[in-house]
Amino acid sequence: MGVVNVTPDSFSDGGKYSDSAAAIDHALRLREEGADILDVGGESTRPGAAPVDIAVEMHRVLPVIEALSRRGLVVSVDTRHAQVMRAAVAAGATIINDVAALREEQALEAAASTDAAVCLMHMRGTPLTMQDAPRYADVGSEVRAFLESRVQSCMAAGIGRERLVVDPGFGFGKELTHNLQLLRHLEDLSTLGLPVLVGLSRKRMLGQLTGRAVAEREYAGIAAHLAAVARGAKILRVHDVAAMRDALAVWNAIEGDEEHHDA
Ligand code: HH2
Repeated sequence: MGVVNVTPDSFSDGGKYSDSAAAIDHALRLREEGADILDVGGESTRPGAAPVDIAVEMHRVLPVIEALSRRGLVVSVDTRHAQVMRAAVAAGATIINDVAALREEQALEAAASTDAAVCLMHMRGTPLTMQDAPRYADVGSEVRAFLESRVQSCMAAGIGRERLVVDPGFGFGKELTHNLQLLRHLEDLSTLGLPVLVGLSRKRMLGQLTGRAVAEREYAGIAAHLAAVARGAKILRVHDVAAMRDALAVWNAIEGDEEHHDA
């Protein structure tokens, strides 16, 4: 899954693709590099980010989603808002990626009214407050229990399990030790019986481990994502698609079920 941020303030690439044409070009490049899904977002959820007006968010994402879907590409919409979900699916998105796990008003109903797949992510608090000293007794079991209860709510609302994906939400209301513990025990999430998505790309934890600035965290991200794949992750949400694809080609040749044949 390649990240397409149509925002002026995303933590790693804010402002680079904030007009539709630049965002579409960027998405097409990520597709060329091997992204199977393009994740289009119009509201930054970085720590401390303020919410964006719904009309602004729609204005940012809809033309991009429309243009990419028209080309037959698989598009997910990264949004917390019911109205944006409905409009994005009408514009061609087939996946709803919600960092709030359909907890915002009407989001559950909106997702249920579509036949889109849904990624449910764990977040403690809101982007504005989530890094204010998050505390957990046992981060792994708390995140798992939260996701399990969101899966139940989805099923009660008519969203079948076959439509769901779960994500521990690295960096969303978590300190470095929480993120590491979640990653180390990622297999525990697979016991929910749903595909696991992870997004570690360029995140602060990689900076904390390497001392690198946001733009220099590509290699660190590869290591973290491969650790996640080794523990069962099925979808990787990344900015640097080409590098991740190369890493996966090597990884799968060594670890995959299929016998590798020389090209
Ligand atoms: N992380 C970000 C945004 N959306 N969605 C899922 N499912 N999992 C994640 O880990 C995740 C996500 C934050 O990264 P980014 O989009 O690069 O930054 P910003 O939120 O500042 O736009």
